[in-house]
Amino acid sequence: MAPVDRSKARVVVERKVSAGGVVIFSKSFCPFCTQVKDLFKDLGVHYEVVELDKIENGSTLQEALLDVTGQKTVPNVFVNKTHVGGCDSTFQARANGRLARLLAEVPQLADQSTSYDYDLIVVGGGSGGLAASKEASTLGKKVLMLDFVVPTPLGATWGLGGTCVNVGCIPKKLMHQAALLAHGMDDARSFGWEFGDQAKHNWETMKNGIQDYIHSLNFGYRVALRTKTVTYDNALAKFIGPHTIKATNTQGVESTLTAETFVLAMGERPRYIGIPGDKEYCITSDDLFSLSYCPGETLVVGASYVALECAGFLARLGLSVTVMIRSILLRGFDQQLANLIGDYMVDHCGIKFIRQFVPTKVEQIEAGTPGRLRVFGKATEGEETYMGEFNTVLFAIGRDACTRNIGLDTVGIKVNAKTGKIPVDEYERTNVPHVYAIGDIQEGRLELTPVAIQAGVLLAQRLYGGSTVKCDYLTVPTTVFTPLEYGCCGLSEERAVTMYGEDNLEVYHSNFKPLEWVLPQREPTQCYAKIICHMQDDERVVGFHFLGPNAGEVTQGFAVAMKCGLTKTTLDSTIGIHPTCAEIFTTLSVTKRSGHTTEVTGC
Ligand code: FAD
Ligand code: NA7
Repeated sequence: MAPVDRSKARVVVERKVSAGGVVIFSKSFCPFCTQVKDLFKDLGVHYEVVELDKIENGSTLQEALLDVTGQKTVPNVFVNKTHVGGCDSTFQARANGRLARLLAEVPQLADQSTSYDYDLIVVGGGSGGLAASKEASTLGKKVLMLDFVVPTPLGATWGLGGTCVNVGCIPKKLMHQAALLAHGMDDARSFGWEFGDQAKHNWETMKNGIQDYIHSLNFGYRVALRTKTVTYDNALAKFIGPHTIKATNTQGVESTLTAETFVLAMGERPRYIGIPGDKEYCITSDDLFSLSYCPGETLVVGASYVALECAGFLARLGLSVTVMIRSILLRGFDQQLANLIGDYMVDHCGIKFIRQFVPTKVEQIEAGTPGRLRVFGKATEGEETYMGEFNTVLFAIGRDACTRNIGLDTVGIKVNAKTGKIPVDEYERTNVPHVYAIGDIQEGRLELTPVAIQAGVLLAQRLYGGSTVKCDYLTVPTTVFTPLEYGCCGLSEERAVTMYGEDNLEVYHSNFKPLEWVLPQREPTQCYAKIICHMQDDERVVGFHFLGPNAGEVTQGFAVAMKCGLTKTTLDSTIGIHPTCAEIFTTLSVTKRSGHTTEVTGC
C-alpha cells in the first residue's frame, strides 16, 4: 500500500468496512487481537484481518480508525459494516447475542452453504427430531442428527427415540394396559370366568417385556435413519458458533460440525423439587419404567397428568399409593372432569390424596430394592410435619426444557428465562434466522408427541420441499390415561367461558354406562360426556370431553369432526353405533343450564 495521509487512510478504512463481512484491524503480536481472531475461528466464521504492524501505512490507518470509531487501540472489529469494538466489546457482544445477530446478517456467510458439513443439523432424536431429520433427508438434504441422554441422578439412561418411546407415552400406556387387565380380571368372574382367588402381578416380567419392546423400537429408529441416509451420532450438542456445534460422544470424544440450518428438538426432563433427599432417594418418570424392582408403597408428588397416570397404574397393580397435591388436579384441563377423575381414583382405586401439601424433606430409613423412606411435608400454609414412610417417592412436578448450558447464548437464541422455553413464531422460527425449534422446547405449545412429529415433518417440507403448510396447533386432541380415561379436544369449560362468555355457550352433558360394566355392576354415575357449543356460531362444538373406557379411541374421530367445524346439529343428525360409549354424543339432550338430571336411563 502506498503512503497515504490521514483523510485518505480514512477512505481506505471505510472501503474495507463497507465491503461487509468480518474485518479485524489487528497487530500481529497483540494477545488481545489473537483472542478475537481465535473467537471467530471457533465460531467457524471467515474474517479479513489487517495487521497494522505489517503494513506500510499501519500507523496512519490506526489514526483514521480513531476518526471513524473513536477507538485507537487494537483489535478493532467490524461485523457486517457495524463497529463492534475491541476485545472486551467483542466478547461481550458474543455473550449478549449481539454478535450472533450481526453475523446472521452477513450475506457472505449465508453464501458459504456449500462449505458447511451439513445442510441441516437436528439436535435431539425424539419425536420431533426424528421426524424432521427423516423428512429433510427424503427431500435430498445432507442431514446430521445428534441425540444424547444425560443419565438420571440414579443412573437410568436409554436409547434413541426420545421421551415418548423410552420414558413417556409407550411404557406409560403399556403399564396402564397392565392395570386395565387387573380391572378386567375383576370383571371376568361376572362373565363366568373361574380362576383362583389370588392373581399376582410380577413387576419384573412386565418391566422386562416393556423394555424389550422399547429396545426393538430403539433399533428400529437407528435402521430407519440409516435407510433414510440421515447421519446419526450419539453425542451431546453444544453451539460454539452461529453455524458450528461441538458434539461430545459417550466416550468424551469431541468433534466440530457445521450446518447451514439447525432444528432444535431437545425436549424436556423431569424437574426436581430441590429439597433434601430428592435427587439421592427419589425417582421420576425417567426412572420408573425401567425400575428393576417393584416400587412398593409409593408417594407420588404432583397432580398433573404424568402424576395421576403413574399413580393410577401403580394402584391398579396392587400397590398402596398416595398422591400429594399442591393445589388443583390437572391444571389447564377442564376442572369438572379433573375432579371426576380424582373422585374415581379415590373411590374406586384406593388411592389416598393429601391435598394442599408439599414435601419438604426425604430421609432414607433403609436402603434396598425398594428401600424405606421417611417423608416430611407441610401444608401450603403451614409448618413442617411428618408425612409417613414409603418405599418409593416419585416426583412428577413438571419438566424443564433442555435449553440450558448448550450454548444457545453463543448464537443469540432467545430463551424465556423463567420457563427455559424457546419462543417461536408460526413457522417454528426462533429469533435467529437459520435456527428453528420444535416439540416440547417451544414456548406456549402443547407438549405431545404427535404435535412434535407434525411440526417436524411440516417444517422440513417448508424448508426443503417448497411447501407453505404450517402446523396447526389448535384443536389438538389428547387423552389422560388414568384408570378411568379422559379424552378431550378444544376448550375446557373454564376457558370457553373466558373466551366467549357463559351466556353465549350451551353445554350439553350426560352420564353414561358402558354395556361392559353392567354385569360386574360397576356404578353408572362415573362415565361422563360433555360438549361445549358456541351458540352464535351455529352451536359449533368448541370443547369435547369424554370420561370413560377407550377415551383416546373415542376422542380421535371427534377431533377430526371438530377440525371440519362440527356442530350440535351435525351430532344430532349422526346415527350412533350401538352399543358403544361414543354413541352418547349423538343423543346429548340435557343442557347444564336446564339443571336436569344427567343420570343414565335405559340401554
Ligand atoms: P423428546 O422426545 O424429549 O426428545 C428430545 C431428545 O433430545 C432426547 O433424546 C434428549 O435426550 C435429546 N437431547 C436433549 N438435549 C440434547 C443435546 N444437547 N444434544 C443431543 N441430544 C439432546 N405425549 C403424548 O402425545 N401422549 C402421551 O401419552 C404422552 N405420555 C407421556 C408420558 C410421560 C411420562 C411423559 C414424560 C411424556 C409423555 N408425553 C406424551 C409427552 C411426549 O413424550 C413429548 O411431548 C414428546 O416426546 C416430545 O418430543 P420432542 O421431540 O420435543 O422431545
Ligand atoms: P405439569 O403439567 O407441569 O404439572 C406439574 C404438577 O406438579 C402440577 O400439578 C403442579 O401443581 C405440581 N407441582 C409443581 N411444582 C411443585 C412443587 N414445587 N411442589 C409440589 N407440586 C408441584 O407437569 P407434568 O410432569 O405432569 O407434565 C409435564 C409434561 O410432561 C406434560 O405436558 C407432558 O408433555 C409430559 P400446581 O398445579 O402448579 O399447583
